Parts: sequence; C-alpha cells; structure tokens
Amino acid sequence: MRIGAEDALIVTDIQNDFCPGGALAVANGDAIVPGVNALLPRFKYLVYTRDWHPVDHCSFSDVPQFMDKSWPVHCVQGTIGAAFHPALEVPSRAWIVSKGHRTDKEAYSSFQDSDLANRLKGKGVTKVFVCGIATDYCVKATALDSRRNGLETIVIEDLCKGVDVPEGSVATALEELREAGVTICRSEELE
Ligand code: VGL
Ligand code: ZN
Repeated sequence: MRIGAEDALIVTDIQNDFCPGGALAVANGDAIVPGVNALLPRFKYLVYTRDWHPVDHCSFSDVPQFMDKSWPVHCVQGTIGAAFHPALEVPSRAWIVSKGHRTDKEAYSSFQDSDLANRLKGKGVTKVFVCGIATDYCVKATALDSRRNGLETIVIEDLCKGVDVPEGSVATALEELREAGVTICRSEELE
C-alpha cells in the first residue's frame, strides 16, 4: 500500500482518557503512539480528531454499560483527559477536528456535522489513511463515512486500538469495514 504525495492521515482520538489511566481507557491505547509519530512526516495532510464533550453529554452514565453506548464521563472539553496523549506529536500543519460537542447528540465519526469531507476534497485529497482509538467506535465510524464520501480509505490495523466490549467487536468492526470497501492494512505494508 503506497502513501501518495497528496494523501491524508486521520489520527483518531489519541487522547488521555482513551489511554491507560484515563476515564475510558482502552487497553494499550498508548502503545500505538510511537508508530503513529513515525508516520507523520510521510503525509502532506494530517487530521487530528478529538472527542470533545460538554460535561453533561448524553452518552455519560454513572453506570455505563459500554455495549449500549453509555460511557463513563470522558473527554470533557478543556480537561487533561481530553488532551492529546503527551507523547503524540502534533505538527503545526495538522487540522484539529472536534466532535461530540453537542449535549444531545453523539458523534463517533469526525465527518459527522463537520466540514472535513469538503476540506479534504477542496485540497484534492482522494485517499485517506485512518489510525487511532477506538477501532470499534470512532475509527470505524470515521472510516465508513470517509468511504461514503467517495474517498479511498485505508485503516492501518496495528495503529488502532479498540474497546472490544463485547469481545470480538474489533474483529467484527474490521469485517464491516472490509464489506464497505475500506482496505485494512498493517503499517509494515506501507511504502
Ligand atoms: C469513543 C466511545 C465514546 C471513541 C468516543 O473515540 O471511539 N468511544 N466516545
Ligand atoms: Zn465520547
């Protein structure tokens, strides 16, 4: 899988709350950071997405069930939990896309209610690579929407981490992505 000169990388939600010690920690969420950092210089366009909730976001619950998409309080706007992981490099050319900022609305995809598709198309981007957290939620939703927007879409499997509740959710998500025409690859296959 070749990275082209006009391709974009979407770095999804590599935020403290999704990493070990965070409010909605995904196992080994931080383990992908070195691999993501290593890829950054190879992309002209970088999109960093972040979950960016108000304190009273509709997905928050005191008894979160995960499977029903209720979650512990996480990624509250302006908190340390919502900040990008400290080891993640954020080059100044990166675009930041915030999502889930409306109290009454969930948003897993960074294309939802944003101008991301138009911005990418405006730059002539036709191919998008996606990495980050969580494979079975925001990565999946973002990659599906990318494909629906007519962009060639590649998920870099080993540079993603998932919630995987119930177990198998990550594998199912990757299968759904393949069926939707998204390519799944590994970072060592990138050239
Ligand atoms: C996410 C659960 C709740 C994600 C965000 O970034 O995948 N997952 N909010
Ligand atoms: Zn969230």
